[in-house]
Formats: sequence, structure tokens, C-alpha cells
Amino acid sequence: MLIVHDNTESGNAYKVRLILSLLDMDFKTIQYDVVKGETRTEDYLSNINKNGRIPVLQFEDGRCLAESNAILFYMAQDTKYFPTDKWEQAKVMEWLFFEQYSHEPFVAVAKFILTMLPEDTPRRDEIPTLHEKGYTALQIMEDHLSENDYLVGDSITIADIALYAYTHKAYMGDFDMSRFPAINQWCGRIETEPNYIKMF
Ligand SMILES: N[C@@H](CCC(=O)N[C@@H](CS)C(=O)NCC(=O)O)C(=O)O
Repeated sequence: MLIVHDNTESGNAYKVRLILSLLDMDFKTIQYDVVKGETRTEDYLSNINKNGRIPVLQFEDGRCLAESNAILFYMAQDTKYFPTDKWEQAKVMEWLFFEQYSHEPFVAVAKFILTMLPEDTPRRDEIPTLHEKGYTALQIMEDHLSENDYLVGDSITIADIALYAYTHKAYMGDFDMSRFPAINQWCGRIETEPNYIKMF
């Protein structure tokens, strides 16, 4: 059976659980406390991911694939979640890179600091900058989704799955999501997909 090296608080890991569920695949999870450094042990670094992070998808033959968006791409090929048209494939990649460089480092990290670290952490000083950059990313999504039901084409792809993961929990990083009606409607569309599972 497939194994997800996982943490239930992680949107990156949730992307993996969500695509596996949407594809109706069986999997089990192994949980790691990332704050306690459980992904940084010698055993984990040697056998699961030398980059010391979850998520990792481990196949029955033992091979391990890290990086949430690489896992989405691997699992979605030849399914309805990855388009066949080359331009649309490239547009999916555009959103996946956007997610990793312009969205996740701000939207996800604000949630991490406010929900996973102690209330007196000095990292709370980062929140204003994270909000400024996170709001910029969310506004880009809002502008696109005001005119389109999905990020690419006219049905759900891994671009939507990747961006949905941290966007639908952005309020936990104190982002005011009432500013983004098109994003909220798009989240609702994703949540009607057969075999959809919640993050928590
Ligand atoms: N680019 C990676 C990011 C993975 C990542 O940052 N994982 C975090 C949890 S969301 C982690 O494992 N942190 C533990 C650590 O860095 O020690 C992906 O998309 O999978």
C-alpha cells in the first residue's frame, strides 16, 4: 500500500492525501511532529527524504517521492486532474510554481507561526510582511477566479488542488478571507468533488 509520510497540520501533506482520495486510492499515513524535528533524524534523512521534510509518498517497492507538487504531477498524469493540452499543462505548471514561490511561503508560514509556535515566539514579528505578500498572492488568485471557475481550463486540475490546500486555511494565518468572494466560491466548487476529504 502507498504510504504518505505526513503531518495533519501541513497543507503540503494535505495536497497528497487529497489527490490520493480523489483518485480513490488506498493509502496509509505515518505522522511526524515537524516542530520536534522528527523529519530530521538520521533514519528519516537516509531512508525517506534527504531534504528532511514531509510530505513524501512512498511506493510499495520502497521508492520515495518528495515535494508536494511533484507528487501531485506524478499521480495526476493520465487522469482528469492533469490536462492533455500542452498549453494547459504549462499553465498548470505556472500555478504550481506560483504556489511554491509567491503563495505558500507567506500564506502557509503565517498559519504556521500563529498556530504551531508558542504565542510569545519572536517570529510573530514576521506577520505584517507575510500578510502583505500573502494578500498580493491571494489577490492574483481572486482576479483570475472572478473570471474563471477554475485556475486552468473549465474543470479541476492539480493547480486547483495545490492552491486550495493553504488558501482554504488562510484564515488560520489571520488573513481576512471576506475580501475574496471569488476564492470562497472556488473553494466551494472544489469541496463538491467526489471523494473530497477535509484537511483535518
Ligand atoms: N516544497 C515542499 C515543502 C515541504 C515543507 O516545507 N514541509 C514542512 C511541513 S509543511 C516540513 O516538513 N518541515 C519540517 C522541517 O523543515 O524540518 C513541498 O511542497 O512539499
